Amino acid sequence: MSQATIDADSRPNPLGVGADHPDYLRADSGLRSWLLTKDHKRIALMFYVGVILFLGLGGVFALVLRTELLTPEQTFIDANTYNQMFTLHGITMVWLFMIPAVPTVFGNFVLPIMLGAKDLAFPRINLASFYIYVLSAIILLGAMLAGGADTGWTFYVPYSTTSPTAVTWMGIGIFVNGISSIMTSVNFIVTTHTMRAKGLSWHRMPLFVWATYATSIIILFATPVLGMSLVLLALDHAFGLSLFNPRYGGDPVLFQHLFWFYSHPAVYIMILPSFGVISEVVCSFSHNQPASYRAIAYSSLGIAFIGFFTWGHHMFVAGLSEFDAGVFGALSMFVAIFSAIKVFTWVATLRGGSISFATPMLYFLWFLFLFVFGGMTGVAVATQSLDVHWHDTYFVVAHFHFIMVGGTLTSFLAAAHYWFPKMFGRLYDERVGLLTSVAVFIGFVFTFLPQFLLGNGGMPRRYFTYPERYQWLNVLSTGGAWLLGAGLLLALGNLLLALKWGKRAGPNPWGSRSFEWITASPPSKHNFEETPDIERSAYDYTLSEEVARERAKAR
Ligand code: HEM
Ligand SMILES: [Cu+2]
Repeated sequence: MSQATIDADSRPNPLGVGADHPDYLRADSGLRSWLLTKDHKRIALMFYVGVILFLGLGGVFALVLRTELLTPEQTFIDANTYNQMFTLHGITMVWLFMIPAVPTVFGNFVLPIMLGAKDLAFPRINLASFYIYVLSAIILLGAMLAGGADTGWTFYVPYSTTSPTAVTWMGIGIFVNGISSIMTSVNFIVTTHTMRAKGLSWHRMPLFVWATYATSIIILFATPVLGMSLVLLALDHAFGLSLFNPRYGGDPVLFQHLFWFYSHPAVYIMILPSFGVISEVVCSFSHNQPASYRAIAYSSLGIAFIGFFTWGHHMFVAGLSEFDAGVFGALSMFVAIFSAIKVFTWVATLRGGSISFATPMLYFLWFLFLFVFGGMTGVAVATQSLDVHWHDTYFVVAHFHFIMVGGTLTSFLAAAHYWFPKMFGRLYDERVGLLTSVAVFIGFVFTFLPQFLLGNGGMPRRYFTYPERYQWLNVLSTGGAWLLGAGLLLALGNLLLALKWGKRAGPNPWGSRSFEWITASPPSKHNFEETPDIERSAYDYTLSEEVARERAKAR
């Protein structure tokens, strides 16, 4: 295939650019060709296997917790095991699944293709990032076997400096994990700056690239702070350095500042890539340009920036002055404003579009509902007078699960279905996809909606027994968790079956205008034979005659 010009009216090769070459899955064979690959697409798939395994492991920990909470009194695990389980659940989900999931899998796979590039700027660093992720996983799993941790994922001092568990190794594992994140984000930033195809100006880029870019900036500035804090904590724990232990003159509140200076931005590390997925899904399935491209693109940068100035909202009861608490509360509201800009823009994008309904679109609807619900409760807990009552109760647990599971996990699933035909060249079963999506949603709502009521009713988080009056809500929550787990397994099964038995997908089964749909499905090893010229935006639906005709018919 010679020079590909991607303009409004090009009708590329019906099989997609590069279809006459073997695809990336078949281009080389043998285990070595995978383990030493520098192809961003293969590295993405290796990350895919990793993050799914850890989603499963984190899920098992969660089900142990929920099953223990089925009844008010202790049943099958003791208090110490319970403390271990919620800590390991949090650590696994946050660092081994949620943070890497969307960027390392879908960012790695589609970002270079979206930019018309053959690979990321630093393919070797990309591969190294994968192995460092694996190393961090090995250290964390080793630490789990060698004593685990019972401090909660937040590692609050002074307890964590004296806990008899493997806190030092957990800290080291998360430190190493951060190196992998930073390497991937540097790669994304440099690739976005330097490897865009000819004609692909910043304002023509797909919105997923903007979101990934903004996330990479947060990772670059926030992750070193976490790394440093955990090294200091490890030194405290291993050698009694006493930086944070007040008994020897250390400052425990300092640790909270350091931890949340990273961990608040980290929540945007988890959600921003998902915003990118959602923007792609909304535009592709409503066959419409975003109601405001710039609003979506710039609000990602806005969130990335303002997210660095809100960490104090986690510390309203840690002795902040009222003035500080007010300022942190007010700054937190800006995040909600930027998020609302996105939500309104996505909804407005549906208007006038020609909407087709497929599994990713259904996940978008769940996302919309759950993220707005979670975001609004975020505004509520960022209000000091309310948070004093809700802090450390199930209300907070429900808030962040609404956003992290309801937002990030649903968009991870949307992405898994949306880009499935591109990644593997096959279609999944749409009916099963829709059904499992409904199961995931219902399971989710049953799991976490009751937790708002529990928290508001005074049930504290991180306890393994509770007074009887909380039981019926806990039963709902545990039942929901099992359904959610089943829904996820079925969704995974549907995709796995489609790998072998799915119908063959053309280059662009959804009728999207974004650039990754121009190459063959699956793409050839180098994505494009030559760097393409891009002469339109990624959402140029207005000029597509087909869509115009279809819409005229619909009206
Ligand atoms: C609309 C924007 C948001 C606001 C204003 C907000 C506000 C807050 C506040 C004030 C807390 C602390 C509550 C407490 O501990 O008493 C909190 C906790 C939390 N939020 Fe949010 N949030 C927002 C969005 C998000 C997002 C997007 C995520 C994740 C993707 C998230 C994840 C978390 C987590 C993990 C915690 C709990 C940390 C812990 O104590 O274990 N939040 N949020
Ligand atoms: Cu926060």
